Amino acid sequence: MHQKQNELDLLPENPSSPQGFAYREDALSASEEARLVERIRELPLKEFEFHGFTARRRNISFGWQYDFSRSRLDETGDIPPWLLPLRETAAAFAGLAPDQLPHVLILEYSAGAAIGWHRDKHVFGDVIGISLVAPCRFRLRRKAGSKWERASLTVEPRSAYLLRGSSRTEWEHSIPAVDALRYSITFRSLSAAAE
Ligand SMILES: O=C(O)CCC(=O)C(=O)O
Repeated sequence: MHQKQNELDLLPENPSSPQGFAYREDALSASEEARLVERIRELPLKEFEFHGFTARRRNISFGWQYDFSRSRLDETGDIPPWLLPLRETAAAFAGLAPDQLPHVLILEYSAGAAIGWHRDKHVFGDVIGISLVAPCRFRLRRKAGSKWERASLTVEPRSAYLLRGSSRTEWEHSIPAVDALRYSITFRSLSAAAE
């Protein structure tokens, strides 16, 4: 695995790249992806609810779960054994030990589902996102005076990205409506704020 490390494909008008962002294609094999998808399809995914609003995404968390209605992190069920090899891959990509990633969020985007501009909650540290089944556009933006600096790339199935440093703390990210069903598996470390 880990054969290819791609540069961030910046939009032409943006000369700077989000510091701390990394991207790797082929972070896992097609057979690993197929096994993960089989497992995900057996999970009791729930519609994502945010302050009473239901998005067109379904999700499940393991290890820790962020409760948006109470703005707090709660312990939840253990990370299942079948996700542990992927956690090792994610940790190796980010230069971390696997147990530094005690939280995982699985998201299902049906065709047409998106995720709006946001930064992940400050209780989390590094973010490693693995994409399955279909590609999506992954966009980043940061306020620069009265304008936005922007960057984006196509995140391929079986790839991994890392948000760390200012790409994590200063830049927001979003995914526009996907064309086809996509899953993401996001591992996060906890920040000092959570400990
Ligand atoms: O699906 C993804 O890769 C992004 C997920 C995301 O931005 C989030 O869970 O906050």
